[in-house]
Amino acid sequence: MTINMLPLDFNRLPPEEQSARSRQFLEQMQTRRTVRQFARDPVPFELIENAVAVASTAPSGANQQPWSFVVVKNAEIKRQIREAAEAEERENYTWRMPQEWVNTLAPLNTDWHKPHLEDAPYLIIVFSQTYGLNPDGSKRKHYYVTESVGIAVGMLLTSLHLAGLATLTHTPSPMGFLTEILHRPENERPFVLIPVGYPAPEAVVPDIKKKSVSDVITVVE
Ligand code: IYR
Repeated sequence: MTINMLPLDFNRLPPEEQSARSRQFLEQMQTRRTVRQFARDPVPFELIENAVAVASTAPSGANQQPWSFVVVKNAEIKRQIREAAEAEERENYTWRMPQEWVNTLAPLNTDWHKPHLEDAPYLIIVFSQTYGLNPDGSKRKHYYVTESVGIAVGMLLTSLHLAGLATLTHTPSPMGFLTEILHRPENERPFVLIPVGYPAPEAVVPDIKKKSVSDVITVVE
């Protein structure tokens, strides 16, 4: 199959506008925090839909777009997800996680209680498609699935933050219960579970810092 090539639609910006936009975006992103206490207030669905649309613009291996976004608003399904996640996390915190992991997590003050899974008005569960299905039912190999879905999730979190919403990047472990509760097909694996909403008025966040640019960048000239 050959694909038609089109001229690129690309608008070069004046340098001052480039720096202004880049600085403004940096300042906005520096205010993003992972939130673990959510208000029960509703969120306009349009914000969720737009964020999924943003994530869908992500680059992906061979443009295979190996992702699905399941948006849960239903209170009973959220309850089932909370119950299953807490059962797994209780095992994790009581014996499954090695001491080194427990020690690393200690400053974050997390435990097996996950009330945010019911408080947040939406849960977005991102699934990665380990392979694709052709119209005749045969399997199609997918490439760079983890990289592609990881990039899409980054864009999803960014979009939700810029829309004035709070998120938690949550990976209950193991996550197989999400496949069952949400009746997902054989080719999908749970990738991440993202509660979305407004922070609870009493929400607190750990006093932790990001590395500075000089700590993470190496310039090769
Ligand atoms: N999945 C557990 C533990 C946990 C692990 C990491 I790495 C974190 O950054 C935070 C939590 C939980 O959700 O509590």
